[in-house]
Amino acid sequence: MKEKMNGFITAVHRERYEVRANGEDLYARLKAGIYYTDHCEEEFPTVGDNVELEYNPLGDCLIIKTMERKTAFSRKDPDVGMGEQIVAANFDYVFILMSLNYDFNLKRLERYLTVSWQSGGQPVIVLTKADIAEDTQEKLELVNQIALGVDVCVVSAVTGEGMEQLKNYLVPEKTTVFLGSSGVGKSTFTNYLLGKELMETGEIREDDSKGHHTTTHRQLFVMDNGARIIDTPGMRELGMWVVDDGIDFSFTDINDLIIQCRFSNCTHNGEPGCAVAQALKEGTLTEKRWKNYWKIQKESEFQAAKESRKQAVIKKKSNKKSRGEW
Ligand SMILES: Nc1nc2c(ncn2[C@@H]2O[C@H](COP(=O)(O)OP(=O)(O)OP(=O)(O)O)[C@@H](O)[C@H]2O)c(=O)[nH]1
Ligand SMILES: [Mg+2]
Ligand SMILES: [Zn+2]
Repeated sequence: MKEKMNGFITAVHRERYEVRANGEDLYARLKAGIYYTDHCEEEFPTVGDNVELEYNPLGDCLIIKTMERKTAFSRKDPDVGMGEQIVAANFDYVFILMSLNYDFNLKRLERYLTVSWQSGGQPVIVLTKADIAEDTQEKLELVNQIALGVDVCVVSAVTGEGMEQLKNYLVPEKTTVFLGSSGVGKSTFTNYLLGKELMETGEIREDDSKGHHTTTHRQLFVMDNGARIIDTPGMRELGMWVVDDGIDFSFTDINDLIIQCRFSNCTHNGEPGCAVAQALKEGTLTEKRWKNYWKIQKESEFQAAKESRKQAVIKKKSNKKSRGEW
């Protein structure tokens, strides 16, 4: 007797999916007649996706439908020529982990923020390793300057400092995805929240602070209270996708200036009377931040143009491609 049920994807292997359904962990495959066809309309599921299952107690569990995503985090597919790869879906919050130690880098943080806003999820900045950090207060101020309207938490998985503040997000039915460079402590944090050593963690070389890319796949866990968390591998390079929407949020101060600018066709390139030029002169906007804005803006325009050309050609193909590990 075949039975239909709903579940969500907790891990993706080459052809096997780990699914949680009715509080149980199952393995499932994609139903061939639905996903592996020339006219397949279904998106290949990814971690966090809600799916419909056909459950046969005597045989396999088959995925027959990928539900519509409310949020998604994508990156360029590492296989040349392929389009977008969805790396996580349906999360509510994006915890951007950055170590207060060597990893601290505001430019990178701005990129993570941009990508987070673009995903549709709500970013929260989590500054890790407070127990071994110096200049925490100074760094916190720098972060607050670029993270307008974003909650910033300082935590330590060693002392437990700051964990209380994050409980507002880690609530039943809500999903949080962890992003951040290798070695910032995503898996340590995951284990701390689960109260179990479920993810392997790696020592980092203290001389150059490089992590070893300990985690190699994405994994969704359900905490005892029902909150869902997704641990991810460190992203060696953050492939920028179309980020137009994202930029409006992480650079709200600059967008305000651009709106204020009294010349509608201003290039904000030093024209007298330009609101941006004025802010730069007064020092309310730093030269560095303005350059960053442009760099990201240019990069995203470039990516968008490149991708839209590519997408037009491979749209069909990329939708059908089986997803590998990330
Ligand atoms: N002192 C201190 N060390 C920490 C803390 N959190 C993590 N670490 C250490 O940082 C190192 C890297 O931690 P991981 O949790 O493996 O880092 P990760 O972000 O999962 O790294 P990848 O899986 O490679 O992406 C380990 O040696 C941890 O023990 C912390 O709050 N304080
Ligand atoms: Mg890890
Ligand atoms: Zn202007």
